[in-house]
Order: sequence, then structure tokens, then C-alpha cells
Amino acid sequence: MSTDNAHVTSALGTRIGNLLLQREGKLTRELLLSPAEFGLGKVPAKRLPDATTTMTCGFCSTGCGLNIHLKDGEAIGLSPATEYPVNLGMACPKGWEALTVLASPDRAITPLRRNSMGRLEPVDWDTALQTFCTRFKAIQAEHGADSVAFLSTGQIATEEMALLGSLAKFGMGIVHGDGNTRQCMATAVVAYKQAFGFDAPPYTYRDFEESDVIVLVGANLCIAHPIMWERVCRNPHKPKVIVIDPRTTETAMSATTHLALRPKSDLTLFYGIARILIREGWIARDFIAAHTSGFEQFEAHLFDFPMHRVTKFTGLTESQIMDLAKAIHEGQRVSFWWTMGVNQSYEGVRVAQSLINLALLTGNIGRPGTGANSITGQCNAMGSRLFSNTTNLLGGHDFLNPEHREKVAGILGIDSGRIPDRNSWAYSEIIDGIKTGKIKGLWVIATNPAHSWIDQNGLDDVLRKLDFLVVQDMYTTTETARVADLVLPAAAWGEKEGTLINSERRIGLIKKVARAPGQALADFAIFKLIAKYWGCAELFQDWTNPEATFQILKKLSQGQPCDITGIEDYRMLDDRGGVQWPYPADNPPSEPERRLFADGKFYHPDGKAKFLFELPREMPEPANDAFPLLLLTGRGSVAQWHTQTRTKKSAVLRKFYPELVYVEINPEDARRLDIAPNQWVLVESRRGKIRARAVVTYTVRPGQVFIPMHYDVVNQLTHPSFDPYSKQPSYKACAVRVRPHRHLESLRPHGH
Ligand SMILES: Nc1nc2c(c(=O)[nH]1)N[C@H]1C(S)=C(S)[C@@H](COP(=O)(O)OP(=O)(O)OC[C@H]3O[C@@H](n4cnc5c(=O)[nH]c(N)nc54)[C@H](O)[C@@H]3O)O[C@H]1N2
Ligand SMILES: Nc1nc2c(c(=O)[nH]1)N[C@H]1C(S)=C(S)[C@@H](COP(=O)(O)OP(=O)(O)OC[C@H]3O[C@@H](n4cnc5c(=O)[nH]c(N)nc54)[C@H](O)[C@@H]3O)O[C@H]1N2
Ligand code: SF4
Ligand SMILES: [Mo]
Repeated sequence: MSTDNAHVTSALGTRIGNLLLQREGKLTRELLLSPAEFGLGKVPAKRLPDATTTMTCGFCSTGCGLNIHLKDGEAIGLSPATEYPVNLGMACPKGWEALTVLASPDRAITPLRRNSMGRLEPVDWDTALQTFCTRFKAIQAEHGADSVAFLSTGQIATEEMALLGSLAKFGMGIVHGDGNTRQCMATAVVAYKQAFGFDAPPYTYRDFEESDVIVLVGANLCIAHPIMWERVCRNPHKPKVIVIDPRTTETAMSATTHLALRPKSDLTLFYGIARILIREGWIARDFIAAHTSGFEQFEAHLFDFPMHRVTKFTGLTESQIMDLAKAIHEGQRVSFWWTMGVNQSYEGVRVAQSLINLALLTGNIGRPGTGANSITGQCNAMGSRLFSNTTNLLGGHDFLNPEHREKVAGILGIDSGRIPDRNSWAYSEIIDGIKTGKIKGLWVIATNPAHSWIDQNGLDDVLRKLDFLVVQDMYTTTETARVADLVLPAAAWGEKEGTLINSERRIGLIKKVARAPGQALADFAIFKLIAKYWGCAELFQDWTNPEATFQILKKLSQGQPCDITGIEDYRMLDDRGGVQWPYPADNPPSEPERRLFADGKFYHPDGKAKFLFELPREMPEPANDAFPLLLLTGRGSVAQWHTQTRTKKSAVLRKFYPELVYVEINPEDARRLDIAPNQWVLVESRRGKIRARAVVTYTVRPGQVFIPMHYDVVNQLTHPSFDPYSKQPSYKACAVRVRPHRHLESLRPHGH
């Protein structure tokens, strides 16, 4: 299919969103007339309400700018910002509905505490905070400071994450704190750190428009990053768009080439491609010699990946594989992009590095339209990677490095003894710690593990095992809040201020344009109150508000690859439509959009990037006779966000997707299993059994089925296996069987 068609396909999502919004009467008449509604063009200023302010969307990592239209200082509607460098006047349906989901009867409006009858009942903030401190302190007194842990998020402001991580680790003595970014980005973090010497996605979105070959691996942009896809569609160079994904995703349908490889055969494929590139002499020898290390060892490693092995393992043909190698060779500006099809794997780090290797081999890095590019997921995944004080010490520093601890302590004006000299346990280790009784208290902020964690059946029991579980969320009805002992009501995006860092390292602003309901407070304010009640407020004297905290983060970044000392204040971020890191004060870059490594210098001490590789591993749970199908999971529609706490609150968004959980199955398998379209079926893995509607479709291959992650039962099936380096869960492949659900079928009302 041509990319022109592709544009139509993907724009459809955005347009349908607009049309639905019109029908719901959500757009004012003036805005209806504006060209912004169709993506591009400018909103005429005179037609806008009293005032408009621009801020970054709080759903995905694209980080679109949204114009919030205000009346008497409060939001009454929004439209995509035409001047914002990220989205250029476009937004996806989630963005359009971002304000709607704030109003909902299940918003947390007061703190809730579980009473002696086992029910959650409203309490005032004073009682809630006293309970928080008394209970956690009692646990720590009995079982040690590290018996309390926290799980945080990529979805709150950077300033909030930094305050949380600092409060927990420097104030409360907590050692173990991780986030949902482990489910998402840990693989890319480790892959980049090992290969480049720092966690640094090198690209700028303009690269989507400047490539002539775009290789998308395990990334379904049309659904998960629709505005990035729009940027691909704006590419004037008639690019080859090559999608590598076992499923015929919306993105694959719109691509020029789709390679439907066997799940988890990516590593073999990319080693095979590297071997061909070297054999044919299609590599950038000068670049390799000047800017990389480990090439000879890599070349020797590739000996084991001859064509016949690659075709056999990937299920692709020789000509498909040769064509991919040729496309990479013939492209002048080749970019490699990956998302969860790579990261969420038991060998994800090495797969990500096999893509980095291809970019290094061919010198496709540091130039316009190139790069080995990990696309992030949540609105502030990148903020969490650098400033959450979980996997690394604030500002990309290292807990294990005494100089780093001294430096950070010096900047914060605290005793360096307060900074843990060991790394936190990873998410899975924290869960194991609860199982073994080492972790007794858990504080969960802006994430919903009882739905999203990989081993859901196990997790319910685990959460119940805790002596004290605190959930800080904007809703009281999340699967995790329902089992909490204490719920702290949080203000949401739009009700507070701070910064988010998007996939291209752009720091954007969020603003307070709506009042939080009831007594809900910004996470920042909650953390400050906890510091006060805990008795460590003096450590955070200078952290008076988000903007003052931003000034502290700037200092922490100084001299690091993510140096942002040159960003003066929030106003500068506002004026410029966000600023990409790095932006050092001593050498502020002049170009408005920037990519990394233009000078060929990487962050390892020798300035070189490393070729890293390893033999492929066995799939932890392959299909067999008893469980003959492989279950893939992922994003289901542009209108569903993760565990659906937010997006299911919008009547408009609900129209985009089936309400009940469904499983996509190939017609061949359906026929064999006697399954009719839309029939209820049972999907069973070794860990759980769920009911779902069958969607019979060629988008999945025979032998594979797909269930979107947005339905609460999906992780009853997934297999808890992890990448050994990143400890990221391997959500994307486990063995299941499917059969018709006769009983439910007989209950089925006619015509459904
Ligand atoms: N609408 C919407 N958008 C979102 C989100 C959302 O919930 N809803 N979430 C955001 C977040 S946090 C994230 S992390 C991103 C995720 O964005 P994506 O990673 O693009 O989304 P997924 O659907 O999880 O996975 C991408 C693809 O990986 C494929 N895949 C599975 N196994 C393999 C394999 O072995 N090899 C290859 N090559 N591909 C494989 C799947 O078939 C799937 O199509 O989306 C972000 N954007
Ligand atoms: N099977 C399967 N499972 C998966 C995946 C998959 O592909 N397949 N993908 C994984 C990935 S990549 C991710 S990122 C995770 C996401 O998993 P989660 O993080 O569990 O998903 P969300 O629904 O985004 O949860 C965010 C929570 O924060 C709350 N919240 C939103 N804004 C705020 C705020 O400002 N303050 C506070 N305090 N709370 C707020 C929301 O109401 C919601 O309850 O799921 C993972 N799970
Ligand atoms: S693409 Fe992402 S950032 Fe842009 S409007 Fe949609 S959800 Fe928001
Ligand atoms: Mo994610």
C-alpha cells in the first residue's frame, strides 16, 4: 500500500475522533469551522474563547501540545496546538478527550481508610497522613527500613517523581522503589546504557520525515503513537516503511513492506541481516573504525547465523531477508525504531542492541533521518528514566558510585549518608520480596499493578499479604485501589503543574487549568505533606513548588549527558514549545530540533559505541500439544489507555472499541477449533482461564492469538518471565489453548 493510503488510514482515527466529538457537542461552533479540526492549519485567534494556553498531553510519550481554551481561568475545551513542534496541529482521540476523563463519579475526592469492618471509608487528610506515617514507621521499626517499598510511574510530572524518589529514599529510608517503566522501558534503558554509555534515545521527530527507509520493529504507531505516524506520513521522500511484527497491525497494513516474522525471532533475523551486510561489504568501515568497539568479535559471532538458519527460525523467505538487507544498504538515511515488541521480551536487551548494531554497522546514526530509536510509551517515561531516583540516582547518576552520591548530596544540601549505596530491587524482586515476607509495606503511585503486572493471579494474593498498602490515584475504583488499606486522592493532569519529557527528549509543560475535585491534591503537594508528617520536611525546604524543584533538577543535571542547565525557567519552555535535552548553559545549542551523536562521540570513556551481542535464548514458554497457540498482547485501539481507568470514562472514546474482552484468532485456527466469529471462547494458559469473544481475522497468523492489554483479565494468562539484564517482563509471548465456551454460547442473546 502506498504511504498516501497510509495517511488516509491513520488520519481516519484522528478524524473519527473529531467527528464524534462534534456529535457529542464537545467542540464549540467556532472550532468546528477551524482547519485545525482536520489536522493542519491555524486556529484563527479571534475565534477562540477568552484565553488559550498550551500544554503537553498527559497520555502517551508523543507529547503533543494541546491548546486549552479557558473561560475565567478554567478549561472549557481544547484543540491541538498548531504551532507546537511535536504535533503541528494534530491530536489523537485520547488527546481530544483529555479533559473529559477528569470528571467522573469515581474520582477520589477524600482520603479513604480501611476500617475494622474491612471497608474503605472517608477520612480527613490529617488522619490519612498520620495513618500513613504511623503504619509505615511501625513496619520499618519491626522489620527494617527496607521492608517498605514503593512502585511509581511514568505518568506524573518530573518534579513529582523526583520529590517522591527523594522523599522515599533520603527522607523515609526506603531502599526499594521501582516503577511501571520497568514494564515498559527498562530494556531500552539497559540497551542504551551498555551500548552508548548513557540512556539516550538519539532522535528528534523530524527524523520520521527525513528518512528514506523507516524500519519499525514491534511498534504499532497507528494505534500507540498515532501522531508519530502522522509525522511518517508527512515524509516527502516517499520512504520505504518496513514493519517487522508477527501481526498484520494497522501500521503493517499501511506500510510498504510487512515482515510477519515468528514471534521472538527478531534476534536471529537481525544477526542474519548484519551478516549479510558485512558479507556484501555494505557497511560503513570508516565509521566503525572511528566510533565503535567490538566489531571483530561481533563479526565472528555472526558466523553462526547463515541464511538457512535465519529463514528456518523466522519463517521469512530468503528474498524477504535479502530485500531487507538491500533496503538498509540502499537507503541514504535509514532509521530503526522499536517499541514493546522488542522491549517486552526475555531477550529484549540483546534484540534492542541488535538494532543498535545495524545502525552502527551502516553509520546510520547522528545524521538526519537515521538512528537506533527506542520510542517511549507513557507521557513521562523519559522523566522517570532520568529523575525518578529509582533505577538510577537523580539526573542519571549511579547509586553505587560514591562520587555521585557526594555530588548529589552536595547539591541537595543533605548528608550523603542518606543516599542508599545499593540499587533498588526491580519490580519483580519487590513482588518476590512481598511473597517472602521481606517487604511488608507498599506505596503505589499512579500505576495499577493489579491489572497491569504480568502475574496477576499471583499478585492479588501478594497484595493481600502486605501489612499495609497505600494507593495514590485519581480514581478509587482501580483494581489496586480496591484492595488498598489507604487511598490518597490525587489531582490529575490538567489540575496541577510540572514538566513531562517526551520520546524525543523534549521537556514540555503541564499546567493547572482545572480544579481538582473535592480534597484531591497534586501528587507534589501530597509528597510535601508526607515529608512534614514524617518529620523530614527540612530536607525539602527548597522544593517549595514544582518550578523551584525544576531549578534543583537543573543543577542535578549539570555536566551529565542530559544537562538542562540552560533552560531558564518554565516560561522559556512555554515560549519555545518545549526544549529537548541536552541544553547546557555553557554551550546552548542554536538549532531548535536536535539529535544526539552528530559528532560521532558516545558516552563511554573511550567515546565509542559498543557492539553487544549474545546467542538467542529459548522461548520460556513455547507452544506445545497441550497449549498449541502463542498469545501476543498489546495495545488494542487508539482510544484505550492501559488499564482503562481514564479512557473508559469518556463516552466518545468508548465508541472506538469493544466493551468486552476479545481474542483475535486466525480463520484457519477458528475453523479447526469450531469457533465462529463473535463467539464466546475460553482462553487458557497454565496460569489462568478467561472468557473472551472471538474475533476471527487474518491479522494474526495461524498458531497465534492476540488479546489487548486493556481488559483486566489478560494478565491472568501471561507468563512471568523476564529479560535477565533489564528485568522487564516478557508480556508478549506465552502458550495458550482456545476452545468454544458452549455454556455461555447457549446463553447468548439472539443476534449478538
Ligand atoms: N492507544 C494507546 N496508545 C498507547 C498506549 C495505550 O495504552 N493505548 N500505551 C503507551 C505505552 S506506555 C507504550 S509502552 C506504547 C506501546 O506501543 P507499542 O509497543 O507500539 O504497542 P504494543 O501493542 O504493546 O506492541 C507493539 C507490537 O509488538 C508486536 N510484537 C509482539 N511480539 C513481537 C515479537 O516477538 N517481535 C516483533 N517484532 N513484534 C512483536 C505486537 O504484535 C504489537 O503489534 O504505547 C503507548 N501508546
Ligand atoms: N499483558 C500486557 N500487560 C502490560 C503491557 C502489555 O503490553 N501487555 N504493557 C505494559 C506497559 S508498557 C505499561 S506502561 C503498563 C501500564 O500499566 P499501569 O501503569 O498499571 O496502567 P495505567 O492504567 O496507566 O495506570 C496508571 C494509574 O495512574 C492513575 N493516574 C493517572 N494520572 C495520575 C496522576 O497524576 N496522579 C496519580 N497519583 N495517579 C494518576 C490512573 O488512574 C491509573 O490508575 O502496563 C504493562 N502491562
Ligand atoms: S498522540 Fe499521545 S500525546 Fe498526542 S494527543 Fe494522542 S495521546 Fe496525547
Ligand atoms: Mo508502557
